[in-house]
Amino acid sequence: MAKTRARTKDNTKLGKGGETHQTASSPDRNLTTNQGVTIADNQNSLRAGTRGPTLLEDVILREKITHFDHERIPERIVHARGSGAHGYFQVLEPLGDLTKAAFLQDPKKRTPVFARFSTVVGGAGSGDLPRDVRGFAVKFYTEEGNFDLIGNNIPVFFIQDAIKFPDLIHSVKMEPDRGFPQAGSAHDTFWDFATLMPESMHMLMWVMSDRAIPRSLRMMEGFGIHTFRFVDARDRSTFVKFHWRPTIGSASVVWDEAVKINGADPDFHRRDLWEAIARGEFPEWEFAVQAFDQKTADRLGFDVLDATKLIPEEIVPLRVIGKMVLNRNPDNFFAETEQVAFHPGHVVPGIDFTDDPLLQGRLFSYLDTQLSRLGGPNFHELPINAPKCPMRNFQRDGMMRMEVAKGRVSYEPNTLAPDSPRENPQQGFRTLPTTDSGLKARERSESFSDHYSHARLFWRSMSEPEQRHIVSAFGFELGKVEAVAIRRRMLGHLHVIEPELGARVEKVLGMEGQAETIRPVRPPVDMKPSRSLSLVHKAPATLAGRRIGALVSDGTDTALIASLRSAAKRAGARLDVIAPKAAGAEGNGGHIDADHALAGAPSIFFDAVVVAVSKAGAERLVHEAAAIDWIRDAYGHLKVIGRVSGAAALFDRAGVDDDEGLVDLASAKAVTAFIEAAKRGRVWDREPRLRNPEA
Ligand code: HDE
Repeated sequence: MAKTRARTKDNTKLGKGGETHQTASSPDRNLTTNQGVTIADNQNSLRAGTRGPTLLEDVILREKITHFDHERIPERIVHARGSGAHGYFQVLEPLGDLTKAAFLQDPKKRTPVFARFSTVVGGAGSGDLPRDVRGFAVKFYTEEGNFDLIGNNIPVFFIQDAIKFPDLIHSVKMEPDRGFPQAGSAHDTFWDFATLMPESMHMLMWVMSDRAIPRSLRMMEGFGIHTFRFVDARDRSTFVKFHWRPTIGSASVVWDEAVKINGADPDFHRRDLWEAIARGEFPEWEFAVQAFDQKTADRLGFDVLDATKLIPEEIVPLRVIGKMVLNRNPDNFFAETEQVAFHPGHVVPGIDFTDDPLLQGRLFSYLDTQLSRLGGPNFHELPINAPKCPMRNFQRDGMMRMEVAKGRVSYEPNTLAPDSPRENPQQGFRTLPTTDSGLKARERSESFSDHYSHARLFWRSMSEPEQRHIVSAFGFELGKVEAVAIRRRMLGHLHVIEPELGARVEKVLGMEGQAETIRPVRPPVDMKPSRSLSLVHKAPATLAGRRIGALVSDGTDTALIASLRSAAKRAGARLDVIAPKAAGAEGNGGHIDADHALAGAPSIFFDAVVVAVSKAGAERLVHEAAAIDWIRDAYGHLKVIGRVSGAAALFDRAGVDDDEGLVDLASAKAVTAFIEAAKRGRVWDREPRLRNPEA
């Protein structure tokens, strides 16, 4: 009787310990071992006596636990934390004038891609919003083989030569004795190394800028960094720099917000990418190149083989050649996002390398790292890494070989297998013939020796708020450095980059006049500022892909929420309702479902907010710190805030001053005014009233 009662329609019964046994309803649902043997009991190990020791004989337990013990593979030494998605790439017009690459010829064709975005420094389980460079890696599964474009969201790099990479990474990763800080550059070893490496100055400016705390992976620009080559059918080569530009514009968070997001939702970026794709809001980027010839390269005044330099768009404009759309989430994070193996050496005919010494070192490193990360030389057989075009050669065996190669012949040339694969001089990949020769020496070219002009260019190209943030970021990071000599050294470099910058950071630190004197090998020259380097200068007025949060309570005006929702939708944004309780609230026109409970949805998650609580609701919420912080943070993070008159008590308690970013929602017209204000993004003018680290 008890047995019958415990069974349900889906073959569930309760075990003696009260645990659930779900038994297979048909043989094709049988749970099996890895050898295909059906498992009778997945809840109890084999023991000598019901309270006795577990037996070594339990091969089922041991198989299951052994597999589990080995579920993790070594994480990437850099870029360990990443989020990926599938999609496609489409070229805008045939590019035969530049390259013979087949996937860049037919605007009707869609080339499948897998993109992985990452932070650099932290481990796989670290938060999404440290101050850090973001990786931007794309695998194109072209009909001529895989092309991997492994870039970053910053167009330059810290070092000029690959031989310095292990030192750079050791300095920025957690310090080896103490195991902290995790995922952050604000510590002595990083700044010790960086300040001894003047070539890193340009990159440091970028990393201290808002670029290093992006709002969303969908809103990041991407760059191939190195100069690559396109090669056309007649072996004519053109230098190219690769660029990705998000169609919904770029945006960043503010530092205080980043710090809080890391606590409230360490998966903020990963979740945002996943949810956008799941909702059908497919992230999209324009793909562009800066194409130039040797003559232009010679005129630039710096070396295009030096990865610490960029070519301003005003000098070599961007040519948009295609677009990438990410439209499918991975089925399995491990099998795809974790096991994907990128390598800058994965190029196809029509794309070639240059002698950039950083790129040349990478051409060794990525294949080598996969051997240890993925356990052997057969990682190309994993579905995420396998080309989608035919692949055949005489490589054989090795750990975890999947392919069952047939026949006697595993060599070439041969006569015993006339149908076996052969080289093809016409279609095959041929390295562009160039005449490289010179002194064999460990010596840097003189053309790599200007380390400050581009850093100055970047500083001068920033808007005022962006300059403020750079100053604060240097102040914050150097403030965390304990060795005063390192701070002084960095201040010296900042003075060379721009005396005003040096003086302002000194002020933040309270170290006026303490900069070490740095004498550059080559004094900086003044370059023409480039507006395209500034996120603020080129920010589009848009809410596309953004999130608006509306705080409601019992008694909230339901019509207002409905009109906000449709206005947000029209603007391409999404409205999330936040109520004191997860079940929602009783509005004046009926029940309002909540997307989040207040405790789980601080205003840091939203790009603009509305406080739509009723008067009675506000009076109750003045005793709720989460509600006060909701407003204070939104204000402090320079967001546009819509408010109803009933919310006055809450605003009084939060102590925010009126400004153009506070919009009263008294009428339907006011909703439009709120949306228009929110499209303009952050209220930068508010910032100096709230935060002035130099004071
Ligand atoms: Fe990487 N880098 N890197 N890197 N890198 C790796 O390869 C390396 C550099 C970048 O989502 C590793 O598979 C060296 C520049 C991205 O899986 C490793 C040097 C740029 C990713 C490696 C550099 C990058 C990596 C670690 C100096 C921007 C993540 C795991 C010469 C253009 C790819 C792996 C992904 C990953 C080595 C410098 C971007 C160890 C030696 C410059 C986006 O091979």
